[in-house]
Amino acid sequence: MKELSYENLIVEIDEKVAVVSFNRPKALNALNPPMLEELVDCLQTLEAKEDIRAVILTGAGEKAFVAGADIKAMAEFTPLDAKKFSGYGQHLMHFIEDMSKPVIAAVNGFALGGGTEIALACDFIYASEKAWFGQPEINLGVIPGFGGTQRLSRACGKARAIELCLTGDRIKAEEALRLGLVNRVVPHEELLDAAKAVARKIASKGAVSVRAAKRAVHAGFDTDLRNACRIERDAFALCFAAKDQKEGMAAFMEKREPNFTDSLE
Ligand code: DAK
Repeated sequence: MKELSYENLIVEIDEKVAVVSFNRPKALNALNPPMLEELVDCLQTLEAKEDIRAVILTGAGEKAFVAGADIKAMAEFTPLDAKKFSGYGQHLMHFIEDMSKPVIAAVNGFALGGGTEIALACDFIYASEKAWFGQPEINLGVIPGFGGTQRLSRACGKARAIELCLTGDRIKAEEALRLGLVNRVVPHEELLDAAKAVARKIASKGAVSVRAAKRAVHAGFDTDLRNACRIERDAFALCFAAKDQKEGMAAFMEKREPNFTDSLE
């Protein structure tokens, strides 16, 4: 398996959980093309590692998760550069949703523009009290380009999303919690521990059922209810192909904790 060493990312693996930190703190972790390419490569590598059961994305330094796409790099883009950047970005967002393991955003500061979009593409968001969210692209004469207009309205409703995209206003963590963008707000210094705790809890479940639940929610979300329930039915059935279903139900009947092995045999 290849080395997880990057110029713009720090990857730390501990107890089946990978913490990936955006690492351009002097530029508030602004997302430039090399960082984006590294992130795609990193997540593809982590997806292939069976011993990694959850991924946390966060920002290095004290101030930012990701303060958006790198405006200085974008200012020089040719249309072809923009197309390539957009292609990578959109691939990344879909890839996060398609990953078999949960990806949790631990938002430790500014998550603006592409930063909010990456956080929204994760399975859920924990935020520190110092986090800020927003889609300020309108102030640059553009609009969100990594799915922000779509995921934001699905997360907090159409009218709120339109207001945020058209004003470019930033909102604090508490407001993001109220709008339903964020699952939990915690004191700044407790953020990573809180994200690791929930990641480890998920990592202790059966991998087949974790994957099935994640897939059913994502695949069903943009589908009508009847077809979404068919997706759920197939995902539910698949769980019965795994040893963990036998183990989970036996453990309940034997009044003990389950010992999931993740085996398909
Ligand atoms: N890009 C490049 N550099 C940035 C940056 C950014 N997004 N954000 C901050 N920096 C840099 C600053 O330039 C500064 O660098 P130096 O000048 O010291 O060299 C350093 O980080 C520290 O920033 P500040 O001095 O400004 O720090 P403050 O605490 O005063 O302010 C701030 C923090 C986050 C409020 C402020 O930096 C800010 O407003 N930053 C810009 C936020 C923003 O507008 N973000 C949205 C970017 S647009 C696409 C798909 C997606 C996108 C585009 C295309 N396609 C499909 C093609 C996404 C677009 C975006 O995300």
